[in-house]
Amino acid sequence: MSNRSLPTEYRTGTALPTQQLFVHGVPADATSGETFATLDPATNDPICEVQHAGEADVDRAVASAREAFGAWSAMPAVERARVLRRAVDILRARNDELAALETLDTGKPIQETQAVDVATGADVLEYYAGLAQTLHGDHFDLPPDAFAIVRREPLGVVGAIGAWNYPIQIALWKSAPALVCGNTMVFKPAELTPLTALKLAEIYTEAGLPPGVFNVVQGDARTGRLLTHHPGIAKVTLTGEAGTGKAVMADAAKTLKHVTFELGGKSPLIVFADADQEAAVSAALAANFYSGGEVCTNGTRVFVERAVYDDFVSALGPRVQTMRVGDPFDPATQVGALISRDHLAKVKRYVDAARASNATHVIGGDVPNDPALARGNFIMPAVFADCTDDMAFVREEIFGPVMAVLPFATEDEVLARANATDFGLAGAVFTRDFARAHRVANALQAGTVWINDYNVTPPEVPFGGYKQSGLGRENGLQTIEAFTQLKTIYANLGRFEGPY
Ligand code: TXE
Repeated sequence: MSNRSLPTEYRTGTALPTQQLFVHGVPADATSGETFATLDPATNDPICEVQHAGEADVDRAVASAREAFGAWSAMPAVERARVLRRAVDILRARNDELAALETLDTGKPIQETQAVDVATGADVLEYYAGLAQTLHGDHFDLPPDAFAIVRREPLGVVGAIGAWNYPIQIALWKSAPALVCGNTMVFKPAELTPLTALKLAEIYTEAGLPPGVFNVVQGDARTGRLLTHHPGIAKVTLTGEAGTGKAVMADAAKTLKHVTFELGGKSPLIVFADADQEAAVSAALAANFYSGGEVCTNGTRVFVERAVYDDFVSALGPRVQTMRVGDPFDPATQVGALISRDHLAKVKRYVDAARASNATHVIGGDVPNDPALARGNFIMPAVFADCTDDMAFVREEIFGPVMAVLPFATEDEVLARANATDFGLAGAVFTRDFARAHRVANALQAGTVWINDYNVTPPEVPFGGYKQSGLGRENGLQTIEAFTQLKTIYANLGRFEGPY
């Protein structure tokens, strides 16, 4: 991909120096002596080496966070908020630079990362900075001679573990509520996308965050497990696959840590005959192919009422045909590269299984024949119709650009089928019938349901999964509960009278 429109600083495969950890306010060398490469998914060229954090490195990062906790949690909330607001301003000023680095590391189109990835992270940070001075406890008068107060206190050091599809957004969605409540953090990005978390650490420091409040350690599951086992960590928050959530929960249980999990999904997008069909088709495309399908909330089971099913399916092919697959740095590209060769192989296996099934192959699923893309992890967006609920690619999370379309006859039938899954992250209903929209939204077993929309996640509302799609929530006021603990103080104004 010689004529890539790469930003100048990334033009050669070794443009960046070996990336360090970030401990106590500065870049810090790992002592493990081990490094790993992060690759450009569009070419599989190494971007740079990254130092892998071992046990001593994680201990140092946790010690730094513990040391910083006292002063940070004692700081007036308004002063914490001022630091976080300055970070918001810097993030927005550096949006395009950060977006370029995110595109380089993830393979996602620059038209997406410039518009969504940094902005949705900065918006959440701004939201929680705004809440800082509203954090409070309670007071109870207990006549005749007592009262109680309930203090809301931070947990301590939070271990946060990120996934590779929205690296800087995930780092911000986890650090914003944690820090605003007075906690400190050790963050481990996914090993496939280590770069932008280090930029966030720099930005927090430039904004005035004291050393040790936000630390970054790098590495794979081994480093993640060092966090989930660490006695100095009070809480673990993970974004990742459901299986990883179960493993982390087991490890965190050994020291009874608080946990929050944002996990996988296989969400239903339900289209009724009375819906605006063109809008529903557009939503199905966005809900399956944005970020190359690497979005946990995606509506990958598209249920369409029989009366409009044939027309709906017929409309998909021509729309997918026009989608631009290519160099993630080309502003016209709509579908970039998948994160890794292994992930591309996994998605291909699902496409092959779909082709071998009784489903109707509508379009896509092949590797593009453009020689300029041959070295990258590219695949054409795929649509399969006439699917049935028992097909593996209909039941399992693919996390790639593969849409399954299924006909249905009645509301009761589609609700039973939509809910027949261990996942419960999200879903959508497209209809003009107000009562039916709310009946379906109420009946869907999922943490988020969109009515005539998809994948909109404002900072004000909680986000998270039912069933095996997660535990707890991110964003919204409720998430304050996940990063604080309550202390009841009972005051006796009289004299203690014992029973003995
Ligand atoms: O997850 P993995 P990935 C989900 C998405 C998909 C997955 C893709 O649905 O299932 O994330 O991201 C670390 N102990 N979401 O492949 O493999 C690992 O190093 C401790 C849902 O990265 O589970 C990485 O940093 N850590 C989400 C992280 O866990 C461990 C939105 C995730 O790795 C570990 C985005 C272990 N035993 C993606 N094993 C949502 N619901 O919001 C792995 N890790």
